[in-house]
Amino acid sequence: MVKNKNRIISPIKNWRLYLIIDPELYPQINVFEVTKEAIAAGISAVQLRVKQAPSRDFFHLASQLTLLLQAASIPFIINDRVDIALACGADGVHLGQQDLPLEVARKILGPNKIIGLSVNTVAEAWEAEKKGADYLGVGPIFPTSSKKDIRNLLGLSGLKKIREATSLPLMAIGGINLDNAAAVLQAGADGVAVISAILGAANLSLQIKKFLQVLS
Ligand code: TZP
Ligand code: MG
Repeated sequence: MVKNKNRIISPIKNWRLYLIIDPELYPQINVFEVTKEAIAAGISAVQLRVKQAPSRDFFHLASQLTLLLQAASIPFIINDRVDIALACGADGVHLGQQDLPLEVARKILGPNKIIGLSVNTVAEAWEAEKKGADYLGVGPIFPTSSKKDIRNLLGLSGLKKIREATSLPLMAIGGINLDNAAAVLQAGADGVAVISAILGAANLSLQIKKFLQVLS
């Protein structure tokens, strides 16, 4: 499925490794260098997550990353903010359960943008599918220090239950690293979404390549 008419990007089911760049959690990184390295190393999709910065800063950063990622045909998703996703020309938005309702986001973004939704229960997965989500972020699977308001840890068994409940593409998230990534795919995820195990790595490019190897 190619959602954005103007671009050819990989189907969401093929997003094996989805990097979430959070410059507030990792202030030491250079977001542009990280994005370029991730593209060169073969990342499947990128999300920009900015929780505190002024909207204008988020918008400028998102616009610059859109250019880099569009040129590489890598899907680019904005966390939480439908307005920023639309304004910068990203491929879509990733919403949490407390963000704008999916049907409202869809009305604003139209049918050709990707909308992902975070889910933690089978009921939320059903609801998301009914309302037209394009993929689900399923988590947290394992403990993580990258998110404050953490919900019930799903583990691999919780992920399996959500896999059985929906045919939507599932991106597992939360504490995913090189040691558990293969098991997460085995449990039914289509791909893994990662912050710390990539942004915290000494050699980002090597780390992405290692992930892609264990996910292949
Ligand atoms: N949503 C559920 S867990 C999580 C988010 C954003 C944090 C994932 O970060 P990490 O560092 O890969 O565990
Ligand atoms: Mg959110």
